[in-house]
Amino acid sequence: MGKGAPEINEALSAGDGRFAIVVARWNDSITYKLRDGAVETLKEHGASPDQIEVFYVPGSFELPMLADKLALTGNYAAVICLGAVIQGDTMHHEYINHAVAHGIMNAARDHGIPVMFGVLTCMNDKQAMDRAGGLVGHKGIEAAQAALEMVSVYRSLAD
Ligand code: RBF
Repeated sequence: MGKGAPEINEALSAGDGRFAIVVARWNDSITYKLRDGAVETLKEHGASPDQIEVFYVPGSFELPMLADKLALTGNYAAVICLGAVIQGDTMHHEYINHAVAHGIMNAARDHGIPVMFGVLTCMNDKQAMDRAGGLVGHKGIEAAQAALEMVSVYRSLAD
């Protein structure tokens, strides 16, 4: 078994569903890379530009708030949340990370669509860069792949 996310089926298709991507502007040098990877991945799997909508929030703490609103509309097959929480001198990261993880899960459960956790929870900038298309992969791409996989599974249940 490999490290990180498993390979996904290359045939996985975006279908005709719409995807919302919510991007936290805090640490935007990282999160915009996550966004670009996610958008590219959805397109590679057949999503047209009008099937992809990108929204912005101030920081990661606000990701679940908007994800919940978007999921509530019923307009999206999945919502992908992207952020980068980087540890500082205080404990803010712990509060933000836990709140975001719970909030994202609640939005998914409350509205019955996949809401993806594409949030880096890093100790420093280098760790975040490494995970935004650097040495340790690309969490934006992985979040989009996970969304595609989940949409496909949900679709199979509806058939
Ligand atoms: N938001 C992030 O997305 N990443 C961070 O690393 C981050 N660090 C923060 C550090 C402190 C001390 C505070 C108060 C906020 C931070 N935020 C961060 C912003 C947070 O997610 C949210 O946007 C604001 O707290 C406003 O609700």
